[in-house]
Amino acid sequence: MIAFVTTNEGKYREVSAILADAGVNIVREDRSYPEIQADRLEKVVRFAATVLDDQIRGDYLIDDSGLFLDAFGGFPGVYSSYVHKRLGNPGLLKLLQDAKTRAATFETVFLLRQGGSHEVFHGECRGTIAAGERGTGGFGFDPIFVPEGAAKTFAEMTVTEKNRVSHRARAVAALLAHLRGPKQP
Ligand code: ITT
Repeated sequence: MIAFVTTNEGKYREVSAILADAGVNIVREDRSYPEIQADRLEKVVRFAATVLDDQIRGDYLIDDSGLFLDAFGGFPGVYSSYVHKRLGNPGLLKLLQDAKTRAATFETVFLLRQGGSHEVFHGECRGTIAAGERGTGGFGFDPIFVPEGAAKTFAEMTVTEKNRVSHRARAVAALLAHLRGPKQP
C-alpha cells in the first residue's frame, strides 16, 4: 500500500481514480511537509523526502505542482501555492491583462519512496489562461486553465475528462509504468 501524502483533496481524487482503475490501491495521508524555495519542483520534492523519510513508515508518494506562465518567464511556477493564496485566480487574471501571451504549462512532479529508494516522475500539460474564471469543479487554478485542444477549463471538466489530458495524469502514467516494471519480451 502506498500512502499519498497531500493536504489537497483534489489531487487525491484525481490520482486515486486512475490508480484504482489500474488495480493499485493508495491511502491518503493528510499532512503537510516543508517546501523549500527552489527553482525546480524536483528540488522541492527531493528535499521534502529527506524530512518525510523519518516520519513515514512504508511506501509513500508526494506531488508538487505548479503553473508556469510564458509571459512571466515561468512565474509563478514553484511559487504557485503562495501566489494562489495571496492573489487568487482574479489576481492572476489581472496580472495577465496586458500580457503578450496567455500560454502556460502545468507541471507535476511526483516522488515515490519505495523500498528505501526515491523515484521521480514528471507530467506536463500545455494550455492557455482563459479570459475569466469558468466552472466549479477541480481546485486551485482549474477555473482559469484551458488545456491545449480543449474548449473547457479544467474546472468545467469531470475528473475523468481532466485525467485524460492533465499534467498529473501524465505523471501517474509514468508512475504506473514504473510500478509495472519492464515489459516482458
Ligand atoms: P500538497 O499538500 O500536496 O503540497 P498543495 O495544494 O499545497 O498540496 P502544490 O504546492 O503542489 O499543492 O500546489 C501549488 C498550487 O498549485 C496550489 O495553489 C494548488 O491549488 C495549485 N495546483 C496544483 N495542481 C493543480 C491542478 O491540477 N489544477 C489547478 N491548480 C493546481
